[in-house]
Order: sequence, then structure tokens, then C-alpha cells
Amino acid sequence: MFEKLKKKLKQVKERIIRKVPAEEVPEAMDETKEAPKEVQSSPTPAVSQTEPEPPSVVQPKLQRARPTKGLRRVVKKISRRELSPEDVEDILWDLQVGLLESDVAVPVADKIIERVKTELIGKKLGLREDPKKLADEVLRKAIEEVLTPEKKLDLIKIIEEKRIRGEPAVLVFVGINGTGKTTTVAKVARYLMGRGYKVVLAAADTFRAAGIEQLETHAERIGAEVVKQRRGADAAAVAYDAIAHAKARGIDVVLVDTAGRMQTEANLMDEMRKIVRVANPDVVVFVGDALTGNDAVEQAKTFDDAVHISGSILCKMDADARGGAALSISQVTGKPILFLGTGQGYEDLVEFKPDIILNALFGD
Ligand SMILES: Nc1nc2c(ncn2[C@@H]2O[C@H](COP(=O)(O)OP(=O)(O)OP(=O)(O)O)[C@@H](O)[C@H]2O)c(=O)[nH]1
Ligand SMILES: [Mg+2]
Repeated sequence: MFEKLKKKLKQVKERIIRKVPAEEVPEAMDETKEAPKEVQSSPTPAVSQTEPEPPSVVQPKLQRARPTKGLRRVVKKISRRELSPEDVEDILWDLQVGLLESDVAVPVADKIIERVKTELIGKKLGLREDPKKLADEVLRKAIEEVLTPEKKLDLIKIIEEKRIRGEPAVLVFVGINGTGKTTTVAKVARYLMGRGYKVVLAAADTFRAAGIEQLETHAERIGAEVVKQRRGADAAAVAYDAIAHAKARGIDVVLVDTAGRMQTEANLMDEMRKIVRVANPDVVVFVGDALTGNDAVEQAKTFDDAVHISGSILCKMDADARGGAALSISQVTGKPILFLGTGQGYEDLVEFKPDIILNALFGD
């Protein structure tokens, strides 16, 4: 997962480490004798102020004995030096390129950059602090921030609240063609069944040939019930039937599978609005294909405009080397990621937590 972005972040981290003054200490060691030459050749005296003086002698001596007055001055200068905007400019540029290459949405990349910049500029690092830890923390924090949505959604809590009222919770799954909706309906159904809930699946993809059969095949495999009508029937009516069935039988959750539709297909977008109007769902799930990167994010926005999505599920994360969709979707839509699809099996569904992405990006 995210191999490319991970590599890029590692490079950026290394560059930050190199820029942090304390880390330059051992590197300057061999140049001790040449240091005065550099000072002489500087055109302005101001340069010598920021120039790292040969601190090699300093660190070991600090540990052994009280430094002399001259050495104390050197120590002070090094530990006081801060990262300037110029210091971090090229690092940030590199990071921006890396994020955009990974298909992170522009406003999200900007937000990450802004955060990293604020954290780095003016940063003072004590001689004993670890620049690697600093670089890691700064990048991790900036990415964690974009992964943490404004709104949270607790699916189990929603289902429990409905159950107490004796009503089924209704989940409608929407998205463009082939993103993984039907598979995800089955995965989520299985996930809920595993937690003791009774579920029914509504075959509301009445549009595409084999839409109904595909859901039935999945349902059979996981042992779930399906409510269906014939192909071409009113999709909203199928959802309505399934909800009525759930109410009559004391079923806890209705999962409505819908046809894939492009945002540009006005009739199908209207049909989706009708399904949502009739079913009045507790949760509208946008199912996106992580491999499509920023397109998935744009789609989520359009579907949110049309039917107010509650959150997203990103499928095919197992094959995603870039990570752009996962990093951008909740920031752009303001809605949380609920699950990640990580394979074609029914068990390949992971509850979303920012740590999953952060560990994939920063883990060893
Ligand atoms: N690798 C991988 N494949 C997935 C994942 N989720 C779904 N798929 C595969 O993606 C393909 C399409 O999945 P469907 O569930 O049929 O997608 P859909 O959105 O219902 O498609 P339409 O109904 O045609 O719009 C299938 O081959 C799935 O096995 C996932 O998380 N990882
Ligand atoms: Mg489908």
C-alpha cells in the first residue's frame, strides 16, 4: 500500500534531518580546519552568523567536561540556530511534488504543506534532540490532520439506536460503475452479521444486466437474505420493499445495493435521488475505487452534492500504490472514511482509522 508516497516521504524526512542544525554537527567534523577559510570568503559578515561552526569537538567535550568560554559560544550558536523559510523551501517543494504525483487533491496537499511549514520554520532543536524524530513527527502530524474528518460516524451506534426504536437501520451504497459497491455490500453485511445483527440486502441495481444475480451470488455465499424484483423494476420500490420486509421481520439492517452511475448521467442520478428520498437512509455510503485517485475524490463530491453522503468506503486499497484518494477524500468531502476494502474476499474489509494509513506510510 502506498509504496511510492512512502518512498517520497522518506526522502523528504531525510532532507529535513539534513537541514536540522543539530544533525549537521557530526557532518562538519572533518571540515574543522577549513571553517575559517569559508568565513573569509563570505561576501557579507551576515553569512558567518548562520554558518554552522565546527561543532565536532563540542559534543563529546560537552559530555566530558565543562566547555571553555569559546566553546560555550559555539554551542549556543548552534543550538540557537533556527530553520528559516529558505531552509525549508526546497523540502516543501519536494513534498508538494510527491503529494501531487501520488494524486493527492491540490487543497489537501496545500494543507499538508502549510502544516509542515508552520511546524518546521523557526524550529529550534536542542543538541540532544533527535532530528529524525522531529522529521517523522512533523510529517505524521500533518497527514494525520487531513485524515481526521470534521464529522465522525459510528455505524454500530446508529444501528443500535434504530434497534432500540424497533426500526431497521438503512444503508444505501452509491458510486460510479465498477468501484466495488456490490462486493462491499456483501462485506459490510458479513461484518454486521458477525456482530450478531440480522441483515437483508436490497437488489436495487435493476439497471444493469446481471446486477441482481451478482448480489444474489454474494448473498448466497455469506448466507444473507435478498429482496429483489425483476430487472428494469423501479429501484426505489425495491429499497422500499426491503425496508418493509425488515420492519415486518425484525431485521436490524437493510443494505441497499444500487447501480453504478456516472455523475454525468442525469437520469441515473435522478433515479439515485429517488432511491434516497424513498428509502430515507440512515447512512449513504459512497463507494470509491482508490486506484482512480483524485477522480474518486471528485466523484465523492458530486455524489455528496446529489444525495448528501454520510461517509466513504474506499475499495482496492490493496492495489493502491499512490494513496491520493485515501489522503484526500475525507478532507474534500468533510465526511469520514468508514472502511477500506483490501481485497476481493468478504473478510477484506478494514474499519478505518488514520493509523492504518499512517503506519503504511511511516512504518518500516
Ligand atoms: N482488489 C480488490 N478488488 C476489489 C475490491 N472490492 C471490489 N473488488 C473487485 O472489483 C470488481 C468490481 O466489484 P463490484 O462489487 O462488482 O463493483 P460494483 O461497483 O458493484 O460494479 P457495478 O455494479 O458494475 O457498478 C470485482 O471484480 C471485485 O472483486 C477490493 O477491495 N480489492
Ligand atoms: Mg454492482
